[in-house]
Amino acid sequence: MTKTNLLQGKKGVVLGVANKRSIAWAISKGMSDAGAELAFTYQNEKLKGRVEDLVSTLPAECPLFPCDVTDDEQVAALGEGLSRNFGSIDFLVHCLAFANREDLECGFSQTSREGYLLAQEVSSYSLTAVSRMAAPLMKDGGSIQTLTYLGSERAVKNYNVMGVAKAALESSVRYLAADLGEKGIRVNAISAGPINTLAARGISGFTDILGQVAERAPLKRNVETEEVAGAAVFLASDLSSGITGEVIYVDCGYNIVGL
Ligand code: 1JT
Repeated sequence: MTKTNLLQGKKGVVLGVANKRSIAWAISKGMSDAGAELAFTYQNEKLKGRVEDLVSTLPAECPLFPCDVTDDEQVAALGEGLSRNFGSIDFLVHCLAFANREDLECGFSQTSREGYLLAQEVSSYSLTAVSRMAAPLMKDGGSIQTLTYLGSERAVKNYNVMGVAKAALESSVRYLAADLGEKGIRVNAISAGPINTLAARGISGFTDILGQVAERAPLKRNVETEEVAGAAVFLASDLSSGITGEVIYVDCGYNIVGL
């Protein structure tokens, strides 16, 4: 991405880098190119090495913290780590979601209680948990952002339990924005078009979905992770100082089309 100084002097944390194709990684590179100082989290020791390897390719040293968002103690420890390393932060990027594969493939009415609650906990509640941790660190206000998908508002084949979790996530964005606005903290979501990442791989019919979207979207193609990163840099920067509680589509226009 083009180097800018849009985020010069800003510090932030990215949750959800899994590998080099991750949207979270494209966002991290975009933030770094824009001059931000970054910290990262990894879910567990097994995933630490991959995040370390990627982060070592960035020009600056970046602190890494373990953070399984289903564990309140780890979320609190992340807050302490960020406070120790950075003193204060300016942005937080939440790129986390999980659902059991079987819940993405069965009919929605077959969703188990356990699978439903798991998807909600990891993909939706975690935004509230990390926002509560981050708010006191955002001493000059800040920007919190998350990733969502159109399946939150349309019944998209196979998206199922994730669609319901993303609906709760988008609603959480609005309630968090309303709650944290008086502290100068903005909360927004980017609704990305489908992209061939690890999260999407193995989902039956995903290649078909990419083709159909490219055919119907106004821009006649799929969106790239770098384009999602562009919107993320904008949302972390002062250029978006008047935007909060919003869902911004970065989907080549697919969501606006009727037939
Ligand atoms: C998860 C997965 C969250 C895949 C995800 C996701 N958010 C977007 N995708 C990609 C996707 C998936 C489907 C889709 C469109 C995009 C995998 C499990 C972890 C959570 O259907 C049109 C099914």
